[in-house]
Amino acid sequence: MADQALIKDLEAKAVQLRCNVLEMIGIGKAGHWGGSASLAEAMAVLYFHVMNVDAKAPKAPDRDRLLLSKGHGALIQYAALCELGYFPREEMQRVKSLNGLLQGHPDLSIPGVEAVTGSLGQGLSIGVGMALALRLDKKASRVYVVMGDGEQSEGQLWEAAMAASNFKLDNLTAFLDWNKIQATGRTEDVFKIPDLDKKWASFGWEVFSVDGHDVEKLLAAVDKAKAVKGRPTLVILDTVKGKGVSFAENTPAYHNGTFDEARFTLAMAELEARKAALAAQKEMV
Ligand SMILES: Cc1ncc(C[n+]2csc(CCOP(=O)(O)OP(=O)(O)O)c2C)c(N)n1
Repeated sequence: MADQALIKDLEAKAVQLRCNVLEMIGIGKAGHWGGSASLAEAMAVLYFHVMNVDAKAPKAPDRDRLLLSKGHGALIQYAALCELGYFPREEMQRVKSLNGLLQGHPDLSIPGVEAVTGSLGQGLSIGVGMALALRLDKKASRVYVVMGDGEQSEGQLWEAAMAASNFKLDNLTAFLDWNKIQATGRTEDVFKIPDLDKKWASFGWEVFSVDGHDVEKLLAAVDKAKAVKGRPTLVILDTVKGKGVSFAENTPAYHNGTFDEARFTLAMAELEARKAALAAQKEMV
């Protein structure tokens, strides 16, 4: 069983990442809250515990790589990279502004970003290439690719899925943020893809599902994925779009929504209350 203090720390990090995302969206500006918030725990676990990354050496050859294939969720990646010290906190204030470092989708000019993403469906192909190259170079580094459920309708993903199993890429773990909502509505209504788990398994992947907001289970899932030999692993994250802000949860309008002043204040208050509750719980550990 994972250390309870570690779990509490990672839960608190996830809330801090959500606060950072909300800060970047700000008041009266559109921003991808929904698909960023659904990934907060997974990002906290990967960036703050699992991955071998160092903000002081962003290009270290032995680093692990994380590619956000659902690039519109960039704010959650920026939130994590900022906490890790890849760039100064002031950059968060200039997000999506002309000449700012942090634009609407991940870009290679941003320290810590491994691939340009945002055109959905491409991240896994890039990850397959990286995983192959790392294996050729005899590196122990791992590649993590994060996809969306709406993104599953992109054909290129399935070419990459076949290639990954053909090449037995056990240094590659993909995550599917199964938050069940895409840009304009429920994924099931927009583009139904039944039995995603069976589809991925039939493409030669090890597949398992996990509550994407349960840090302890996420830690175990990543360990399980690392132990799989001879094929890539897909971890389906069962998540809530917009998680952490009650009125934005499961609400397509917050895919790329706007917070007016009252809603911004309410959202930040909910996140701060959660932070305080977690700090109190940590005292008890
Ligand atoms: C190739 C391509 N087509 C369309 C879009 C526009 N688009 C941006 S986000 C989005 C929905 C993505 O849904 P999902 O993968 O479920 O992401 P999440 O709900 O987790 O944010 C779409 C269609 C895009 N970025 N790329």
